Amino acid sequence: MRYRFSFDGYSPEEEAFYGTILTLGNGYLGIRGEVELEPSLYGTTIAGVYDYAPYFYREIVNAPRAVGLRLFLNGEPLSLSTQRIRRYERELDIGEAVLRTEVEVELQQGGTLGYESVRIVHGSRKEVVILKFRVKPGRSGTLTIISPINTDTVNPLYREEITAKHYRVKRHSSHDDAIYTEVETTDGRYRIGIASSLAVSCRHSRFIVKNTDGIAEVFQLDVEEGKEYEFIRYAVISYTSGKDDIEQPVLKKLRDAKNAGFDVLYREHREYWQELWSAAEVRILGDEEAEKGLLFSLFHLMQCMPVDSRISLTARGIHGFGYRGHVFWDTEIYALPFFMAVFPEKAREMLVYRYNNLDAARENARANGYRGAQFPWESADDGYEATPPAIPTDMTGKNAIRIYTGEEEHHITADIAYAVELYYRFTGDNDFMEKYGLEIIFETARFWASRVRYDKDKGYVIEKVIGPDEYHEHVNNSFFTNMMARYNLLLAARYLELSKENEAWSRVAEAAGVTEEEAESWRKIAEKIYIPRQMDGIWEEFDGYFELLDYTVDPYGLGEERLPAEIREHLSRTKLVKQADVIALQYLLKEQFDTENIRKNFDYYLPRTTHASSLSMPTYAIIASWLGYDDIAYNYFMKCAYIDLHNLYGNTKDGFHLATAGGLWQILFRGFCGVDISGDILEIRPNLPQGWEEVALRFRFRGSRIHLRIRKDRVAVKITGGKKLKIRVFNEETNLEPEKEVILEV
Ligand code: IFM
Repeated sequence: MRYRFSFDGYSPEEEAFYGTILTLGNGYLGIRGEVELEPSLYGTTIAGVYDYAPYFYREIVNAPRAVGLRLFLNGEPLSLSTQRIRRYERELDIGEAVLRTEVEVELQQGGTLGYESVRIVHGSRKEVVILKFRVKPGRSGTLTIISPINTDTVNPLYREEITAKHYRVKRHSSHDDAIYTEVETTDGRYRIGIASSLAVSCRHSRFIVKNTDGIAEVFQLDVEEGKEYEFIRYAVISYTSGKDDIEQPVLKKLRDAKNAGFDVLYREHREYWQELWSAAEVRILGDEEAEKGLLFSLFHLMQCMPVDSRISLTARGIHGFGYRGHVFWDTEIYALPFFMAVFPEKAREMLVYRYNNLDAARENARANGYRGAQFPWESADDGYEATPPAIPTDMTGKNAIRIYTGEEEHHITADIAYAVELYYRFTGDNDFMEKYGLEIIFETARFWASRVRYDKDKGYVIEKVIGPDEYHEHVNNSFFTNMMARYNLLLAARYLELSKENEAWSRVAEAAGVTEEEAESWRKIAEKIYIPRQMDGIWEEFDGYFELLDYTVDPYGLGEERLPAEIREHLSRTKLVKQADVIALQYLLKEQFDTENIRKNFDYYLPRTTHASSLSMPTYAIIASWLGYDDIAYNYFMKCAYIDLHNLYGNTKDGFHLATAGGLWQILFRGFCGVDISGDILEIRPNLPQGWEEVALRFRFRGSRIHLRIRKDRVAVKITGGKKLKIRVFNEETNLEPEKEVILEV
């Protein structure tokens, strides 16, 4: 595979940054990239395993660590923080999803100690982790290896000094060939079983140590200077929310992995990743930097691909604890389109996760005085609102920042309905619509019908909300929110209409109790929903926005740090916008606006947007590309592609920015390649950046596999699988026959 990412030089301060960008995962497990030879706070994240947490309601658990190692030569530890390091190199191979480490230190007793490892979080055996390592003693003597399951991992909280431990140890057990630890989350909802075994082929002695920090297999062997010694550590990490015994199944999986051996496991893992990359094939000829950043982002996105619908994609992935492992609108609006087009069955799982939590969303609506289903702004494993109402700012907990998003950022409910519709239009998955999608659409529309208030002058208004621009709280009639609510209401009314022609759908509508009168009321509300005024073609972001203090920023800059204190401290009084808001809406509902209107709004809002949220640039970049603002589009594409590799927001240590990764793919797909669905037809209207010779990519559309090769003035399309397909390229319609490439020129 094309890309390997190499890093050298050890620095304890930077370990947490590398921890994120060198994370390995398979959608089920996430193991951060901190080097195994040093102690670490970070253990394992298991998608879907949460625990009750003060402030955050529930947060993803930092489970025990099963990759740590300690090495000693003649009693002297290999220690990166105290010994002179001759070599420290790490390489992430994103083609094979393998992390390699090479270390050589100078021993105080004289001579050197060399270490090389290959770390794998197995692609298809979701619970298996493997660490193969080699030790090269530069001196003869006794080598001691400690291979522990560390139970001293804790969740970092809102301040570095404060951590939370989310599990208690139930038991440690030792076996002839393995050690085992079982822990239980503090709320008792989950038990996690971890088994580990180090395979040592040369003569050695082995004993077991248990203490408050965990359990370890300890090995001692005589080694000779200049020789190499190889070891393989196998670990299995599994969880249950039931009462079942997990120790025996976990030990069995460990033994199965060990019996298969490293070569077989590695081959299976490589095959798994070859398949993923073949489905997600993207090439950018003529811009290696762009391609590299894109593939790096897609790699991390694919590592988070959920294994089932118990949990969806979280804001920072299985990579870290930022946003406590919660699911936001980031998933449906930013990340899901990539999955929908490349791994549609995974996009379906993500939406089924929302469906599974429909009852919680109904309760949420009821608790807030509404009807239907109101999805939480932040969601964890049980679908209840998980946004912290406040985050303390000091150690006493007396001073806190009040967070209103959980109470007011209601647009997420319409965003989910939007994603259901997008997924359906793109995949044609009738089974999904019948079993899950329709009910989500009806229930979310019901929420909006109860959320609006009739105002005799304005019509239906939606008061006290936060739009995507979180600088402005408690606003009335957010353009984004009201437009999305209207969309949601009309969508539901349209589906009731369509149900009349579809028996299965009409059964769903009937079971949900949706009547023609109700649909008529949705249409009426939609028709009279108040949309904020326009001035000179510019949509007001919310009532009163135009009266705020005007302030503009350099569109090529990022974040709030560049603002003078008097502005930074009073953002809500200014017209500054945190992230694409009106522009995000114009992206999502682009068919409702003409190009000139989009251009006016873009020109107005761009210099007023700080991009303090990483979700902002993708939307602006897509629209910039449509409008022919090629410099901005390309600049944002590159920033998104390197957001974590270059730590652009300074918070990469908290996890990977998955919405940006999904947004990056959308810049390519929707922006530069200009792929869209118009009516029922797939449209392609590319605008490649300067210097890009060709983009080649694959995706799936309604059962067909589409291979695209796009040049500035030429598009080559081929479909495999599926039936004939009509598409429109550069305004010209053409019929594609399976297996026959069609080339269209401007
Ligand atoms: O969902 C986003 C939000 O739009 C801006 N703040 C961060 C959240 C999680 O990424």
